[in-house]
Amino acid sequence: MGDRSYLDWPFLEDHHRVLERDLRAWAKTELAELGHEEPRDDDALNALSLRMVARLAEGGWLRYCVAAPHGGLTEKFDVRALCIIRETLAQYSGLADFCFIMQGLGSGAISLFGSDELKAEYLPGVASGERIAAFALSEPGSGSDVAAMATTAREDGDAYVIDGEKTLISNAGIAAQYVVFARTGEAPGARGLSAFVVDGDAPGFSVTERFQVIAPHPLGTLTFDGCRVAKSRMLGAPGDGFKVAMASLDVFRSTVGAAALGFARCAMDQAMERAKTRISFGKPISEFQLIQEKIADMALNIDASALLVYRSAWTKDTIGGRATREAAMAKLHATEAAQQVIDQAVQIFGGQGVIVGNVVERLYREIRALRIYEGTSEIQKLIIAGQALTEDAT
Ligand code: COS
Repeated sequence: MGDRSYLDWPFLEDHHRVLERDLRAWAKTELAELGHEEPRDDDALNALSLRMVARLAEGGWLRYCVAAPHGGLTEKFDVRALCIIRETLAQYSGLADFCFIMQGLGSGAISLFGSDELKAEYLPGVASGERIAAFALSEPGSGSDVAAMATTAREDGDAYVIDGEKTLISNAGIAAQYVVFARTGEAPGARGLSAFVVDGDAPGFSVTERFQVIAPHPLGTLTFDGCRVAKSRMLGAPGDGFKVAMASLDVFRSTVGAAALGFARCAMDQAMERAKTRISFGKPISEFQLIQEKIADMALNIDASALLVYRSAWTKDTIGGRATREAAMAKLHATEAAQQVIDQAVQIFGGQGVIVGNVVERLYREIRALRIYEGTSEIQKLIIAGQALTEDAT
């Protein structure tokens, strides 16, 4: 196993170190059999995802995904714990990491903005793995530009009626509940959106498309056709939807960086083993300076990512506020750097690295989506630049 000195950094507390140790021991045994299956068939993938969520629940890890006292361990999200868990799970199974964090992202807006009734109704089942959660923000015509969303929610008596389409939604089809964003029209653009909790069996709601992706996980399109949702299912106030979405992403974006870090560490471990044992020109390739240059770049990228990820999580946990800039930096750097680290690992493996079934080949596919979801690298740059320019003007 590679460098673990980051665990001694002052960003973390002792309970985080205990969490990492316990989770690693658990993952070694409990994910050994489920961890690397990659079914291409939708039903098999759904079934595997449900088994994975159940296993994570048995381990007690999903309790980090929701607020106390509704099944969670802490009243506020422990972002460092979420990062430790993603970083560790990602080293054993991309699907485990995905299933874990979707319970958090899919219900995070309820923990952050839900009424006590909504929290009591929806969160315990997420923590116990009985209810799968999903986050429905993106649309065919609105990905990065959230404020351009076209799905509408029209007030009608004691309910809102939702019409429109959400796409590229993780857990589509297996989720029991969806946090859905729609235009309620209090104002143009970002100020006219609201957030709702919609049940997976609500009349007028259906999953109309499924996608196959390079690293398989459940993903699809949702259609809302006159879908009535009681007003009591709104998260926050009418018009708060953009804020609800961004505040959720402020918590979960740095965890995307943490998952990338886990993938990168796994690739580094694989590459070290390969470099030390592969003989070329009469000696292990680790003795060649061109390989050593790659190793140095990989190690540096991993440490820089870890510093940004845990700085961001620490800022959110201890200083509070949005920490949007820190999260953007962590996600941007860790995901881009992990892509490079994994690419270098494939290069060190040579032809073996592109054979299906090789760990680095799987990682090469796993990492790609992280540079896109929860805000592309380009959006993170806009956020970082925007904040720098604002600060400069004050
Ligand atoms: N928390 C709370 N409020 C926030 C916020 C945050 N993190 N970020 C912005 N806001 C508020 C702003 O303060 C502003 O409020 P006022 O109108 O009252 O001033 C409002 O929201 C609009 O903000 P802004 O003008 O910055 O919004 P933009 O439309 O320019 O969009 C980006 C900002 C591009 C950063 C945003 O749309 C984004 O993050 N897009 C990526 C979305 C994404 O991650 N999609 C993936 C789906 S999840 S897999």
